[in-house]
Amino acid sequence: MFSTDDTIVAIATPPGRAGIGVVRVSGRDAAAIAGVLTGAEEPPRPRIATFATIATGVSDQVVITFFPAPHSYTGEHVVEISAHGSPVILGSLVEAAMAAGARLAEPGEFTLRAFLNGKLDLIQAEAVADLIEAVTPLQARAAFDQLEGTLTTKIHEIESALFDLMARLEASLDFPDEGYHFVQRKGAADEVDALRKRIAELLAHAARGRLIREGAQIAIVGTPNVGKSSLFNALLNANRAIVTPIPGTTRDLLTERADIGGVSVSLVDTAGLRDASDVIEQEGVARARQAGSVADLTLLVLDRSRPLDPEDERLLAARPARQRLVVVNKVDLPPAWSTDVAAAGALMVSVRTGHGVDALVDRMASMLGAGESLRDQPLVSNVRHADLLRQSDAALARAVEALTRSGHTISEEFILADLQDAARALQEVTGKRTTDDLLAHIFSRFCIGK
Ligand SMILES: Nc1nc2c(ncn2[C@@H]2O[C@H](COP(=O)(O)OP(=O)(O)O)[C@@H](O)[C@H]2O)c(=O)[nH]1
Ligand SMILES: [Mg+2]
Repeated sequence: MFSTDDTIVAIATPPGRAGIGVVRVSGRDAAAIAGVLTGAEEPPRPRIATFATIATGVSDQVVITFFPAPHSYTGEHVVEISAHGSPVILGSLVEAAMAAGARLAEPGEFTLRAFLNGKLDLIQAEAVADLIEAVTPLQARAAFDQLEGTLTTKIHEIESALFDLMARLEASLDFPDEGYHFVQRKGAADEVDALRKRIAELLAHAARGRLIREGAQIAIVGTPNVGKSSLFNALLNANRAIVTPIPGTTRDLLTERADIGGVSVSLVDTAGLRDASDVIEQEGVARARQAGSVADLTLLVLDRSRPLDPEDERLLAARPARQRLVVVNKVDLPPAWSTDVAAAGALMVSVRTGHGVDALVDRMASMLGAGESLRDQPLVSNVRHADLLRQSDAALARAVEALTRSGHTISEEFILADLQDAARALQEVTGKRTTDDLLAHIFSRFCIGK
């Protein structure tokens, strides 16, 4: 079990030099430790930024803010010391706090304490990590939504409707001879169905949520010399891949991060797919096929200025694992084939002139679900949440099945057991029910000071 008896300290700002740096102290002795550091007799005044001079270790002029429990991030007494952002000063402050009785915080321990003290639920604690790690504004917005509790609220609503139904079912069990039933089977089945519908609405956009949270992988594939590396560079706005008229120039996978409509994308340029003769190129081709098979979106590039060869035809005919977009390149040159041949929805571009590239980016963004607004439904973006919602739904489905079975009726006890399973899964999402292992796993993602 995690202990919250002691007082913890850590640098809360990133490593390196900066205008200011913040050391955070949380726990019972936070104010007393601040007193030792500054030599002040009086405890710091609550929630008022107070100028002070550090009296132990390396001297500095600092601003101290004291947040008494429970009105703080962790729910405990918290002192934040804003010093000049020098690693020497911040390190010395941490050592002085430790000499005064604090312990160095573990990764994520401030947020863990906030969770254990009921300041945040598990969804919100995970959102803190997502928010810190966000690299696009869309990711940050999705994380902030969860931090605000939009998903939490929806799950609580479902959970409380479920508990209400369970209470009535239990009453029917406890008072079987009262001459009436608290719930009719048909009515109960309808209620459970309605709950399933609410879960389905949450899960409807889970795939998109996952792409936003975790980022997407986009692979650029095609035969040699169609312009894959040129397109890769154009999408990155950088000259990252080597482009030459010599087929087989790209032999390994090149991966770079890009922002496509707010989705953090890892863009992969691959070797041209063909029967390669030398081993290096063969390995490149194998890696290219592999990248194409796991990508969330595959861009299949064709060259319109030369006739399609059998390998192009084969790639066109292949069923991609996930989404695919056909990009017909080099439309600045005279066409060698009619573009009707390409799949419907193919986009015409010339990477050389830039024609069609913006439209391509827009199409990619909408295929990744980046365009739509985030506001109508909270987004389930975390795989852990989606899995538990699916488990909850499966238990509800069993309950409906039992409630509506004709012939011999299934006892309320079994139905209740299914509903309890469903409730348990919901409680695991928010962390009402949790294990130390799960908490350790979730909070180990954080860095120290968070
Ligand atoms: N005319 C024309 N040439 C292009 C276009 N895109 C790429 N190329 C040329 O096609 C050749 C192969 O390009 P590259 O990006 O290396 O193709 P890859 O082998 O598929 O990666 C290079 O000489 C490029 O300059 C385009 O839109 N129009
Ligand atoms: Mg290339």
